[in-house]
Amino acid sequence: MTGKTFNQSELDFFRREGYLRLSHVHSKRCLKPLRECILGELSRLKVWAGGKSLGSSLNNLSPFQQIAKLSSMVKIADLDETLNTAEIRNAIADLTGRAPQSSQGTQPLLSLSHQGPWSLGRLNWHVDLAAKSGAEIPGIQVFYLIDDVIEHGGATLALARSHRVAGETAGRLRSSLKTPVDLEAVLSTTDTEIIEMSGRAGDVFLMDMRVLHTPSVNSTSRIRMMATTRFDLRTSR
Ligand SMILES: O=C(O)CCC(=O)C(=O)O
Repeated sequence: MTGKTFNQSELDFFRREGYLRLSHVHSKRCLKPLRECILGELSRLKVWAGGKSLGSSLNNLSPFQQIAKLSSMVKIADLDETLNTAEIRNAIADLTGRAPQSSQGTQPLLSLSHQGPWSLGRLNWHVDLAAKSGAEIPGIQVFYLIDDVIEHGGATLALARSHRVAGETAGRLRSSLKTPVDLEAVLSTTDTEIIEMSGRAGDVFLMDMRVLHTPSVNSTSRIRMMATTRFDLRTSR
């Protein structure tokens, strides 16, 4: 992907939808040491070994508390160097016309298996950076798949096109997401759509930081292994 130039339909897609999926960005060879390191850490922390939960106290936390706790406990050597490559930064410059100056580092996004039945209720929809719709893209958040993540396997969910919903409608959308009684109807009246960032190890999602997104429930038997980098572009030219 070095020096990749997106074609017009990819650029239009990103502007319109607020995200773009890139396939096979990182090779299996470079991701393997990250996966081994994560498994080594989970075993050291007595959370997971041999494909099984070790019944740690993490299991008593809610799915999203587990993600936060695991992300802070698990130390992964070379996470940022391996994932946040020049190719990723070139892709961001290509999409936005602005070269990212710096990031806040790369953070693991790990979920335990069997977190319960998959559901769109009680999620934590948010944006990580306050900015108006219609303004310049304030930042890009990159989500990396370190391992395959299947449907309902705890991938991040993004609300495509939510960066273009403004004013009172945006307020209504946020409250409907908190109590998703008739979510389909709300999504269709706001012309938004839920995207699950599932896929193959090595895939990457680039997301406009005005897009609403949330952790989701991992209802599968695999550990969800993803990571993220946030690039604030407000000072980039
Ligand atoms: O754990 C996740 O998939 C969601 C991550 C997230 O919401 C964030 O990084 O802002």
